[in-house]
Amino acid sequence: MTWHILGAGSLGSLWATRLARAGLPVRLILRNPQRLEAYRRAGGLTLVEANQPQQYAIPAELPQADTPIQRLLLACKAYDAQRAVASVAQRLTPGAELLLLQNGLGSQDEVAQHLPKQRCLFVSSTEGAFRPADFQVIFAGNGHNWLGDPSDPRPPAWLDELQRAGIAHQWSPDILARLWRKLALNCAINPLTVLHDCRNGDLAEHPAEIATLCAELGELLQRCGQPTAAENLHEDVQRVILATAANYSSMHQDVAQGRRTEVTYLLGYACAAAQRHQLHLPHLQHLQQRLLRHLEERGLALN
Ligand code: NAD
Ligand code: KPL
Repeated sequence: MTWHILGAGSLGSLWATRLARAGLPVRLILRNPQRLEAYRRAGGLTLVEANQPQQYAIPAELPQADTPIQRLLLACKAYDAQRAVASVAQRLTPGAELLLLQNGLGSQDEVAQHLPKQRCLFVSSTEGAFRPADFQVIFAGNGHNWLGDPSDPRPPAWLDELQRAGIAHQWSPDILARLWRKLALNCAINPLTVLHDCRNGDLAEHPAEIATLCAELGELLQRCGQPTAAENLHEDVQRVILATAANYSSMHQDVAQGRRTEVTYLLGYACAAAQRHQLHLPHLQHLQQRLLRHLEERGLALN
């Protein structure tokens, strides 16, 4: 069965090239005729792994092509997810499977609620990739992908295709716990790196601020029915700060490069959940206010 890939950015290209390299059928869906023409001129997608570039001439098409889609990897930013899926919605067969590869929470439900006849799998990824140029991707860091379906714990039959493609993965019967945990880590680390304009490791100089945020995030996870995601959160945040000390967080990179952030699906989602549960989390809410002011001052539009 063909892997359709919508969102030929960093992660979409990383998946597309590895699947194609394994001999699996892949088709890219590009946004408009200009992108399609630029892709044809480039001659394919280039994956750079261990400094070795390799180009793959993966076929590409427009969203309005008329072939049906049975399997779709959606690999765009959370704020683009719903609009991107809408552009191919009429091509999705009943029972089609979508892999939603977005950071944070909220966008997956926005997509899934419009697709009652399809199966939406949620993916949480710790792989690292970036684009030095259009249609080129550098595999920056080995990581892992967890896949799961909050409404059906049975794994799909095609996971072995990921194995064949060398895409490190695991089926997760509790994918929401994983996404919540990653969201909590991102909420404790990313906004502070933006506000202090620092690398992850420099947050070790703000232990009290981190501890308070972790305590509030733990309370939120408990209240949202995610006790597993709350376990040892503070220790894990400290571990990630040390393990990624030299890195700039993804949100810091977005802000530094003047790109829109996924804040609505990270800290925004956490604060909205707290409000829904009438949970008063003053430090988290104050963090959100400071971050939103900071983004506004830099003209980085909110969603
Ligand atoms: P990206 O910006 O590199 O790629 C997204 C692509 O989607 C872009 O090429 C964009 O043009 C395309 N797109 C958006 N709307 C579209 C539409 N309507 N039609 C067609 N194409 C459309 O993003 P990314 O870095 O690959 O990130 C994808 C998700 O994965 C994000 O939620 C991100 O937080 C998460 N993530 C990324 C990494 C990483 O290392 N890059 C790691 C872990 C998680
Ligand atoms: O996922 C991250 C990010 O930068 O988005 C880490 C490294 C965990 C920091 O929150």
